Amino acid sequence: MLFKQLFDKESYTYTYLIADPATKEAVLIDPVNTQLAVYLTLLQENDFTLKYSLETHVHADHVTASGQLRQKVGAKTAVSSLCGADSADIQIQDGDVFEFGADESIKVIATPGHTPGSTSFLWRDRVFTGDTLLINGCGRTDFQGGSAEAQYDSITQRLFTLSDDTIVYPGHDYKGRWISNIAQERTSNTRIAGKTKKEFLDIMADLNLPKPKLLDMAVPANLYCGIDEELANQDAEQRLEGSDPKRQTSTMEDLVNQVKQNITEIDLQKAKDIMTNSSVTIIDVREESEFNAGHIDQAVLLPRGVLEFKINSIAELADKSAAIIVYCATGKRSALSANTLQNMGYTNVLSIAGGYEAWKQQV
Ligand SMILES: N[C@@H](CCC(=O)N[C@@H](CS)C(=O)NCC(=O)O)C(=O)O
Ligand SMILES: [Fe+2]
Repeated sequence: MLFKQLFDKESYTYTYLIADPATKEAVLIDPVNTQLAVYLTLLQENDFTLKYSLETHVHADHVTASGQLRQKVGAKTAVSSLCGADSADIQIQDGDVFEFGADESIKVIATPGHTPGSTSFLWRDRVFTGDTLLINGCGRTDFQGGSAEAQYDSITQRLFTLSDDTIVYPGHDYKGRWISNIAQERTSNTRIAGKTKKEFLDIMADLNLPKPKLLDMAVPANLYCGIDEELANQDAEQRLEGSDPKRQTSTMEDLVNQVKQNITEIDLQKAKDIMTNSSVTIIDVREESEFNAGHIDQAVLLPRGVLEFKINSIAELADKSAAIIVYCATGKRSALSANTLQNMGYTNVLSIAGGYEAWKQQV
């Protein structure tokens, strides 16, 4: 097998290439957009076919190369179903297995905390931990719907239970370290080794790190695999038409259908009644360009990509039982957003079926 640990100096990000020289199939984990040429050269020189571009999470500090890799070499992009990156080909779920090469498999271990969709990948004797577990550190949990409690459970129950000599390959290192292993992190990681959950929560609450420089740009871009949102959506529609029913993983369409069972959808008439007769916060979860082209009068713009960490800016929603109506263009993104808000503890969330496209026809 060919295995490479690549580094992006700007964002201190590690990207991993795993390839089977016999079948020529390759997989990348966490590719960075500014390093695209490096990946393409590596693939070309070795005559590799990139089967998957996997993300450990929706990154806040750099833009992914996955969308461009899909366009240029046909790789399938994959990110956790809990990330809200609807245009990814595969919505990863805990326990999924990515098969490639003659007999290789990468197993998905859901490790929420840094973000709700943070994922680790186990391949042979190595685990790619993204920003869940870093070398003598761990990902921060103060934005993107992060949870220090979930992170503690993910690290102690899912990663520290792997065999001692599993090699740990992190998503970043800011101090020039490359690898670690489970035994070392379990016994000497200063943020979590031997700490109770309460001690860990106190440490995480006290990190006081500055926000990543690219946060506001990178998160929305990465929800579209790092490429222009219209292109990404066109890509997604084409891929759905040709989707393979035998696959072991889910598409965005499956996910929306699944989520629609957990949320409440309302039709236009009902939405209008509520807006006229009661106090409700209306949130438009589309992108800014779509909002600017026309929107419901009283709506606040909170694109899906920034929803979780900007929702606190709406004073009325300090009360989690406050009424919220979300909408998007056709009702898919808003269904996913309603589900996210419910998971964050909001108890009175409605999604407009048919979205703004339907609304426009009626007004
Ligand atoms: N300074 C960096 C941000 C570094 C950062 O916040 N990294 C995140 C990962 S996306 C983290 O979890 N860091 C944990 C830590 O530094 O302890 C930037 O501006 O991009
Ligand atoms: Fe991160």
